[in-house]
Amino acid sequence: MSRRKRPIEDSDVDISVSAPKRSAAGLPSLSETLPHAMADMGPSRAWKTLRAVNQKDGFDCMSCAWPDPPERKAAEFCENGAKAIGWEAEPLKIPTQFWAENTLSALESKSEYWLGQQGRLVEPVFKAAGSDHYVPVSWDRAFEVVARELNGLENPDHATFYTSGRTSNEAAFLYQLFVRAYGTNNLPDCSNMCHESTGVAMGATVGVGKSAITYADFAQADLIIIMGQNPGTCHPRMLTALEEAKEAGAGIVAVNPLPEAGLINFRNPQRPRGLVGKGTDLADQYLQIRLAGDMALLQALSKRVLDAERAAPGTVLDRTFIDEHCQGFVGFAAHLATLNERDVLTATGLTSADIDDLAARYLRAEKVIITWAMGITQHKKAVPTIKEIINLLLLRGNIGKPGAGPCPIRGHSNVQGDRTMGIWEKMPPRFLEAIQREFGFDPPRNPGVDAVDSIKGMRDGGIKVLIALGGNLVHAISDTTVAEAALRKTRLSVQISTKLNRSHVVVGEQALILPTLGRTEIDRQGGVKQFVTVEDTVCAVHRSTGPLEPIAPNVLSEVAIVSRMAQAVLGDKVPVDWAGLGRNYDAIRDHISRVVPGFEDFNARIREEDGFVLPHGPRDSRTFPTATGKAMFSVNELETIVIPRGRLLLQTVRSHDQFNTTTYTLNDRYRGIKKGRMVLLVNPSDLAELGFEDGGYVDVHSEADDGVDRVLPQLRLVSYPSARGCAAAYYPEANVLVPLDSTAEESNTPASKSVMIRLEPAAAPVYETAAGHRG
Ligand SMILES: Nc1nc2c(c(=O)[nH]1)N[C@H]1C(S)=C(S)[C@@H](COP(=O)(O)OP(=O)(O)OC[C@H]3O[C@@H](n4cnc5c(=O)[nH]c(N)nc54)[C@H](O)[C@@H]3O)O[C@H]1N2
Ligand SMILES: Nc1nc2c(c(=O)[nH]1)N[C@H]1C(S)=C(S)[C@@H](COP(=O)(O)OP(=O)(O)OC[C@H]3O[C@@H](n4cnc5c(=O)[nH]c(N)nc54)[C@H](O)[C@@H]3O)O[C@H]1N2
Ligand SMILES: [Mo]
Repeated sequence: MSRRKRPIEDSDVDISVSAPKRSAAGLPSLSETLPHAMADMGPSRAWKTLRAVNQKDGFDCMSCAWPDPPERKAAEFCENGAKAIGWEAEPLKIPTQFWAENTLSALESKSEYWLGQQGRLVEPVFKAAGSDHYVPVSWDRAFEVVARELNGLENPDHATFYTSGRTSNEAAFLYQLFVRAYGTNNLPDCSNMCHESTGVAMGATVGVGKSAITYADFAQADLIIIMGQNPGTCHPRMLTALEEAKEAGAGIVAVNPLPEAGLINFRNPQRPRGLVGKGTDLADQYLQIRLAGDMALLQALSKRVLDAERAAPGTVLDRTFIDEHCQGFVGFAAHLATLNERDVLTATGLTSADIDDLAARYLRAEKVIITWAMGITQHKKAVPTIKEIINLLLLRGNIGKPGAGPCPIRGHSNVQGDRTMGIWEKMPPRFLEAIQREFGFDPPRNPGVDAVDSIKGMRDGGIKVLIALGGNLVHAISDTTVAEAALRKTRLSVQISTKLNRSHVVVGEQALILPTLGRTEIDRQGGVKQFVTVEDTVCAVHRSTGPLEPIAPNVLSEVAIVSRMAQAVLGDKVPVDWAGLGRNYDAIRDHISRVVPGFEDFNARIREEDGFVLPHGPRDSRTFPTATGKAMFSVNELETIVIPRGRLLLQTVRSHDQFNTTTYTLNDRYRGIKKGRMVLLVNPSDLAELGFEDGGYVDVHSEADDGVDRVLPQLRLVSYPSARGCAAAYYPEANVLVPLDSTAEESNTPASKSVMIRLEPAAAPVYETAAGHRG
C-alpha cells in the first residue's frame, strides 16, 4: 500500500470539527459578497463580474444549472457562484517559467487545491514523448500534433472526445460536428457520471430526459419532495424558490441520509429578517433514509396510494389521466401488491409511521414536484429508482399540469445544453440524419463509448488519443488508480481548459494543454464581440456574454479552438466552413436552428430579453414520445443492499467549498468541518459498534467482486449524524475506492454513492513541508 507523504494542502493538521449547521443562506447580498470577491479579483473585476452574473445582458453563472427567475435581483448569485467566478476571474496567470521550473513528476505530487491555485493557463504547452516537461508551443504547432496523431490512427474509434458541462451550446455543436466528421461517435461527457440514469429512466417512461416543470411551477406546487440533493451547497439559489413556494403554501419534504443545512432551515440575507431572524424552516418532514433506500420508499408510497384507492374507490387515482395517457398500470399495481413492508423498512431504515406520514402528504396534495440529484442517480439501481419516481407521479397525474412534475436538477451549468447539441455517444438516428442533411456528409451510426468505457478502452489499448473539452476526467471518474494508469497508456492526451487540474499532470505519452476563455470573458472574433448560449435545468435557453477583457491575448475561445482543430485535422474532407463558423457564432446558430428541434429561428429568438423555453411534450401537452406514445408505468424488482456486520456503506459527496474536482478551500462550513478534507463521516453508534473513536484514523478498504483491495489510507474519523450504517467521504479523494465496474444498471454511471467499505485502524498521516504552498 502506498504510504507516500501527503501534500500539505491535503493536511488535517489544523482540522477543526464542530456541530453541523441547520441553516443555510441562499443568495447573499452584494455588500456581503463584494469584499471577498474584491480580495480575489480586485475591485474593478469584482464589480464588473458580480454585477453581470445571471443578468439578462450578462453571463450565465458557471456554478450550476439552476434557472434564473423572471425578475432578477441586483445580486442574482449565491456564495458558491461568487467562488466559482472568483476562481476563474482572479487575474493570476501561470508564468512561462512555471513550465521549466516544474517537472511533470513534481506536479503529480500536488493536490487539486494547489494545482487550481496556480492561476490561469495563458499559452499552449506541449509535452513530447519521453520528456518530463511541458514546453510552450505555438497554436499552429499544437494543432499539427493533434492532426498528426488523429490522422495516424487506423480507425477513428481509437480516439475519444470528452466534454465537461461548462461548454457553450455553440462550442458543443461545433465539437460534435468535428468529431462526427472525423468519423466517430466517441463523445463521452460528464453527464455519463451525473444524470445519465435520469436520461435513461425518463426517456423510457415519459420520453424526455429533462425536467417537466418550469421555474414558475415551484410557486404553484402543493408539495415538493427533495430526494438525494443538497441544494444549500450545490444549488443555493433553489432555496429562494423553495422559500417562495413555502410562502405560497407548499409543503416541503427532504429525503436524505444526511441532515443537510438548508434543507432544514434557510436564511435569506436579501430580506431584513433573513439576516437576523431565525430563517424559514423549510422542510416540514425530514426522512433520514439509508443510502440506496429510495426505491423501496417510493414503492411503499405508491403502494399506500393504491391501498387508499382501494379503500375509497374513484377518489384517489387520476383515472382519466391514467386511462388516456398511460400504459402498464395493471401490471404495476399487481407487482406492488406483493411488496413486503419488512423489506422496505430494512432498505430505508425508516419507520412505517414516517412513510405513512409522507404518503398522507402526497395524497393531500393536488400538485406535486419531486426533485433529485446525485443521491439518486449514482447507485446501482438508479434507473429503476427514477422509474419509481415517475410511477408515483403518474398515479395522480402529477405531470403536465401547473405546479407538478418530475424535476431532475442538473449540475454543470450547460450540461443539459451540451446533450441537446449532440454531445452523446448514442445520439438517435434522427439527429444523425439531420446532420447529414444539413452538412452533406454521412456521420458514423455505430454508438460510441461513454466515460467509463473510454477509460476501459485506454486501459486495454484500444483507445490511443483522448481530447477533453474541459473537465477533469481522470479525477472525476471512478477507480482513480486504474484511470490514471489507463490515461498514461495513451499516445496523446489533450486538455482544453482554463486552469490546471489532475488531468493535466497525469497524461499520455505526449500531452497538450490548450488554454481557453471562460464565461466571464469577452469573446471577440475578427474584432466582433460574440455571445454564446446555454440551457438550464428547466430547458430555458438564453445568452451569455462575459464582461471582462480576456486574461491574456494568446488565449482562444472554445469555439475558435474547435474550429482550428477541425481545419488542421480535416482540411476540406467534409463541406463545412470551419473557419467561417469559428469567426461568426450566428452562423453556427443558423445550423443549429435547422438541425436541433426546438431551435427554429434561433438567432432571432435568442436576442429576445429572456431567451426562450424549449418545447417539452410531457410538460406542455401530456404527449409522451416513448416507444408506445404513452407514459409508461414500469415494474421494478426491489433489491435490498444488506450491510454485513463490521461494514459500512459509503457515499462520496461534495463539500461546501468545492466545485466537483476543484477545491476552493479546505472547509465544509455547513457540516462543521474546517481545514481538512481527508475525513470519514460516521454515525456515532456505528463508530461505537465498530470499536473506533471520533478523531481516530482509519484506512478505508472497499469491497468489490473483483477481489482487488482498493484503499484510501489514513482518514480521520468524524462522528456525524448520518443515517445508521451509512458513511460519507469527499469526492474526488474517495474515487479511488469506487471500482470501475461498479456502475448503475443501464446507464453505466459510476455507483459513487454506494460503496461497501471496511475500516482498519491506522496511524496519523505524515505531511510534506509547506514549501511551495501558496497559503
Ligand atoms: N458548490 C457546488 N455546486 C455544485 C457542484 C459542486 O461540486 N459544488 N457540482 C455541480 C454538479 S456537476 C452537480 S451534479 C450537482 C450535485 O448536486 P448534489 O447531488 O446535491 O451533490 P452531492 O454532494 O453529490 O450530494 C448528494 C446528496 O444526496 C444525498 N444522498 C446520497 N445518497 C443518497 C441516497 O441513497 N438517497 C438519498 N435520498 N439521498 C442520498 C447526500 O447526502 C447529499 O445530500 O451540483 C452542482 N453544483
Ligand atoms: N466519486 C464521485 N465521483 C463523481 C461525482 C460524485 O458525486 N462522486 N460526481 C460526478 C459528476 S456529477 C460530475 S458532473 C463529474 C464532473 O466531472 P468534470 O466535469 O470532468 O470535472 P470538473 O471538476 O467539473 O472540471 C473542472 C475543470 O474544468 C476546467 N474548466 C473550468 N471552466 C472551464 C471552461 O469554461 N472551459 C473549459 N474548456 N474548461 C473549463 C478547469 O480546468 C477545471 O479544472 O464528476 C463525477 N464524479
Ligand atoms: Mo454533475
